[in-house]
Amino acid sequence: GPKDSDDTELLTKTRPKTKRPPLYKVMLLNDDFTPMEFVVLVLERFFGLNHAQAFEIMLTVHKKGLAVVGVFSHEIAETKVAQVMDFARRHQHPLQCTMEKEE
Ligand code: NFA
Repeated sequence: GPKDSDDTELLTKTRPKTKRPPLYKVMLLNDDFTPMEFVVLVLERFFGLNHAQAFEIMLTVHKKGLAVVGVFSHEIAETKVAQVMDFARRHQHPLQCTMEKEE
């Protein structure tokens, strides 16, 4: 109404906080040594992609330098990064996986 500035302000101030937790982008980075087929395997195994989707994202990383491979809660993103980094290390590949808070 014409005189509702006060109660609008009051409602804003008393609204319960229901802020959603932030989401995190998980990214793969290109390098010159990790075999393409290993990256495809990583995307299938840890990100639930089918072979065609995995191949497509691998090629995007290869050509552009990096790509977002999924968006998750902080805990799930940390787990994905740790799983990928451990798998790459065990196979002696330099593949890098990182996470970044979404805007
Ligand atoms: N650039 C790597 C190669 O040519 C392939 C690769 C793709 C590595 C995506 C890391 C990430 N063997």
